[in-house]
Amino acid sequence: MYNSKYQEMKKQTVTKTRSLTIETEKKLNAQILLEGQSSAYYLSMASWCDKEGYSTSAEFLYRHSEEERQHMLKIFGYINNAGGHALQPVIDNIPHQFKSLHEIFEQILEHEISVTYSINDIVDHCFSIRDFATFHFLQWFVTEQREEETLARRALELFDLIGEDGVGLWTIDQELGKLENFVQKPGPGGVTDGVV
Ligand code: OFO
Repeated sequence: MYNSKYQEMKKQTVTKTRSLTIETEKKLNAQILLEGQSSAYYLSMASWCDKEGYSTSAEFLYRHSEEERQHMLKIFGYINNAGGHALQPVIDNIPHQFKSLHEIFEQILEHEISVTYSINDIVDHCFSIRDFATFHFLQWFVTEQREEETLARRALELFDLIGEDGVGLWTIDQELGKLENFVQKPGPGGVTDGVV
């Protein structure tokens, strides 16, 4: 009796009718994987920096790894609320060794650019099929990617400006910790040019 009532309730609360298309759901799940990879990638980089004594960079990357996990969860919530099924991604092949601090920030910039392309692809898809709800949801990621690319580029510029000789690397590590504050400042015309 109880079981059949429960089954009845399940039927009422779980409806298959929805506007999110299977294709869009697949693309969003692929983005979940990418965000999960970002989180794992930055965690691995953080650990390497920690062991090498780049403590400010390590803190920055541990934080960044956590942020990427939050991005992933944002998409989990969106897919499930829209009647789809967010899939826990399988993440492997994350490198553990890096040549230098400079290489790490080069890889971050390259990775963030690829994430931007992926977001743009889903935004474009949503616009073309008139899925304006998902299109709107993704605008947060569009802005976030602009900020993250800026952050990575600013980080790389520090290597050119300060140089890596003598206490250069130590100074770069210290300055990297201030970058988030820098990119949070409003840019020309009052447009925020940084992490929110
Ligand atoms: Fe998720 O913002 Fe970068 O990758």
